[in-house]
Parts: sequence; C-alpha cells; structure tokens
Amino acid sequence: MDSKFIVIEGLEGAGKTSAINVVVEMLGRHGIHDVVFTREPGGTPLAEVLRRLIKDGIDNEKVTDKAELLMLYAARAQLVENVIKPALARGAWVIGDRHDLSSQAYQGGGRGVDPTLLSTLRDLVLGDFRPHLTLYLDLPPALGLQRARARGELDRIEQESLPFFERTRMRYRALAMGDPTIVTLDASLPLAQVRDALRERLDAWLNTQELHS
Ligand code: Z5A
Repeated sequence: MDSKFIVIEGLEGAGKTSAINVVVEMLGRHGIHDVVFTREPGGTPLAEVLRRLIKDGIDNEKVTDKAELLMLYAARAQLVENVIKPALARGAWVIGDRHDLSSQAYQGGGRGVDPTLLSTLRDLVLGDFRPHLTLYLDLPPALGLQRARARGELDRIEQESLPFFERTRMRYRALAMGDPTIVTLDASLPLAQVRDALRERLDAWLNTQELHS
C-alpha cells in the first residue's frame, strides 16, 4: 500500500490525542509501522517558533487576523516541504494533529477571514497537496472547552468566546459535508465509543486502500 497522510481535526478537547493512538493501533494491525507524527502549527524548528508566536503573541502586541493567517501558512509551508512530503516520498505514513482544514475552520469560520484570501493562500502554499484522509472529531464547543480547560492556562486562541468556536464548528461541519475524504465522528460520546467508531471507520478505509493498491 502506498504511504498516506492522515489528519486528525476538531475543536479543542475533541480527543485528538486519543484518536492518534487509535490510528497508530489500526495502522499496526494492517502491518504499517513506519509512521511520522506532525502537529500544526509546528513540527519543524522554524514552525515551532511560529507556533509560540501564534499561540502567545509577543509583548502584548495585537496579532492581526492576517498576520495570524500568514504565520500559520508559513509554518505549514515549512512542515509540508521539509517533513511531510519527504516522509511520504520515502514510504512512511504521516499522521497529522491538525492541517489545512483548521485554517479553513478557525480563520475562515471563527475569524471570518475573507474566503478569497484563504483560498489564494492555500493554492499558493499547498498547490494540490491534500491529506488522503481526515478524521474530524465533532462536538459542541462548550463540551470541548469544559474538557480542555480543566487542564489549566489558556493561550491566545483558547481565550476566544464561545460564538467564535461555534462559528469554527459550523465551518468544519460544512466543509466535512462536501468532502468525501473527511470522515466525521461524534466526539461527544464517551471515549470508549469514540475509539470504537474510529477503529471501525479506519479499518474500512484501510481495507479499501489495500484493495486499490
Ligand atoms: N489553529 C488555528 O487557529 N488554525 C490553524 O490552521 C491551526 C491551528 C493548525 C493549536 O493548539 C491551536 O491553534 C488551536 C487551533 C489553532 N487552538 N484552539 N483552541 P494546540 O495544538 O495546543 O491545541 P488543540 O489542538 O486545540 O488542543 P488539544 O488540547 O491538543 O486538543 P485535543 O487533543 O483534542 O484534546 P485531548 O488532549 O485529546 O483531550 C482533552 C481532554 O479531554 C483530555 O483530558 C481527554 O482525556 C478528555 N477527553 C477526550 N475525549 C473525551 C471523551 N470522548 N470523553 C471524555 N473525555 C474526553
């Protein structure tokens, strides 16, 4: 089977960490053990510096929506060209904790960034590069925030209002509906049920990939 890029997406507290573990387990069951992990923003030395700036800002300077978007795409350009594409080229599978769909949802939906700017940037930075599969963990923002905020201090984006996260979720759902490479899972269920649903969907997808290889 050719190597693939699988991405986990969802609002904060959706359970991405646990989902990544299930993906690793299922890949292992299908004999795939050469796996590279990425997170966005981040994943290269330069992209990790940008991650800090995106999440915390600097010296209380206001971060404009455009600057935030450009930093996200600068980090993504570094990660895709220096890590993801080389890994796929040598036959490794790549599991991404977030990718471009996050920008479409958070910046496009949450921040309300101009759709033309978003699509122009995406085309410029990524061309036609897309994940083979995206697992989108869907849940009401209030529930995700309740889970995640139990963990402590909030960064710049985590401090956004509930309506911001509602808009982000709406954009996620709308994009997932129109894209057959995005699988939506109900992440509001108890963890064991989410993990079972993930196993089932992934197993079916991996079997299809094996058939076509
Ligand atoms: N961002 C953006 O705006 N635009 C972009 O293009 C990109 C990102 C790429 C990255 O922050 C921030 O950048 C993020 C989006 C924005 N900001 N927000 N908000 P990050 O990487 O530091 O954080 P994150 O990805 O949002 O959050 P996370 O903490 O990594 O979320 P998670 O992985 O989904 O959460 P978790 O650790 O797996 O689960 C949280 C807790 O809930 C944990 O204690 C679990 O045990 C519990 N949990 C999970 N699932 C369940 C279920 N089903 N039942 C009960 N409890 C559960």
